[in-house]
Amino acid sequence: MPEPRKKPLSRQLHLDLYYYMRLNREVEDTMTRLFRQNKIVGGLYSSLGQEAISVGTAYALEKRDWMAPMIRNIGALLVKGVPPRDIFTQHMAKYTSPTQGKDGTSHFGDLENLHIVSPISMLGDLIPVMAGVAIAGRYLGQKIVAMTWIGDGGSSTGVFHEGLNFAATQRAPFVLILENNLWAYSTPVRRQVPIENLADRAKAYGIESYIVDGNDVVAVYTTAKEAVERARAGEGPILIEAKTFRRRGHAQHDPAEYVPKEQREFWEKRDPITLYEAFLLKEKLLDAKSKNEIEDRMSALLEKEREFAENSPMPPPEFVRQGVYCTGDDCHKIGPKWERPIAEVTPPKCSVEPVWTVEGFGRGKSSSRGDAPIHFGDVSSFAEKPAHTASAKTQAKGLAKKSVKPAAKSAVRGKTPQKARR
Ligand SMILES: Cc1ncc(C[n+]2csc(CCOP(=O)(O)OP(=O)(O)O)c2C)c(N)n1
Ligand SMILES: [Mg+2]
Repeated sequence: MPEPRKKPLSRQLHLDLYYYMRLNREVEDTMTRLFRQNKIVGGLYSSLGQEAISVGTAYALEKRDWMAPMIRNIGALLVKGVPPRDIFTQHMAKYTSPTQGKDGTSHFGDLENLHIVSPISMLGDLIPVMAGVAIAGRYLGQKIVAMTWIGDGGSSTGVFHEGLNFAATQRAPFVLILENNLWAYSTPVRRQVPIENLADRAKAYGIESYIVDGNDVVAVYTTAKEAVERARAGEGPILIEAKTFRRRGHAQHDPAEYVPKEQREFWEKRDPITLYEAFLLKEKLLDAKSKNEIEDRMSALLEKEREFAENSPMPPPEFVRQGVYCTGDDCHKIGPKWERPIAEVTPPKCSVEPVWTVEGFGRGKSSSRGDAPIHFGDVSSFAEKPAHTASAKTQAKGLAKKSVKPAAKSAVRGKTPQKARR
């Protein structure tokens, strides 16, 4: 696994990371109080102790990039620019919320401005969705990166593997953050996965991965930044495993008594905000005055936003029938964009070659012994080696006739994208 490059970070960046982690925690603390006052509709999930992951990874994205947060990624929403009032009103099912009270928790997005795809409850399903977003961005020539998050439990779903494999074969500019917080509801990670590092799952798809201390925001940010840059440069998807711990139960209803006391104590000493604050003070990046200023700014903002949410109305009863089914133009403004000419979205203009070979693949008894094509239309590999069978020859001929241009081009240049990458 490559070591992330170390680049000096500015003081402002350090303070921003601090501000967003603090804001993340305060927003969730405010919602815990609202929950206890019975003002939250539905479940309430906590990212206590995992703030460095949401904040550090989302901070590595640019404005044009896309994200799909999960339930423990409120910090990512804040970094991307969602105001706390949207998070409060949404959890309170208010008419002023992004879904106007039709959905709860963090089930909302913003496709128009902030480029946020709404979470869906089915764990893992956002992976192929975001791989698709990444590919669509490439098709449109936008140079965007798409990011989503998944838990240790979610990384055992079938769609995690389907999605990552799809992203890998398409070399999508996609970064997947795997938050290994050691628990999936009441199941410890060691009882559901027989490997130590979940980052190893990347090997199955031939993609790069990193392992990072999820309680160290600087490490998370620098790793995510490097991954985002590499994905943007066309190196394909990257998986980051962030090791951490779920400090609360699965949701508010779960006291998590199944968690061993020693494990909890170990991680409580590693609180990401406490650790980072100590680092900032030691490095003289933060002092008592700027800390007070940050706290005052945060309290004023949250007071205003919470009041707005509490004073907002619930949706009117007749609204229940509206917006359930798409009614065409008055429902959504986003439509497909097919306007780019084909030459622009195929090699050599697009950043990815659709055809390559895998060394050794297909070798063995009764095979043709050379590298086998892994994509239909890979005439280059037929052309480079003696065709042992008539069918291979005929196939190669037939494909060449059908003008499979991209493959024919890589045959002329005599190198495949995989070889070029090495
Ligand atoms: C496909 C699917 N299976 C089961 C569930 C029910 N479920 C919701 S959260 C959860 C535990 C998830 O654990 P993990 O992925 O580790 O995330 P964490 O809660 O630790 O952040 C389960 C089983 C679901 N939402 N989707
Ligand atoms: Mg988990």
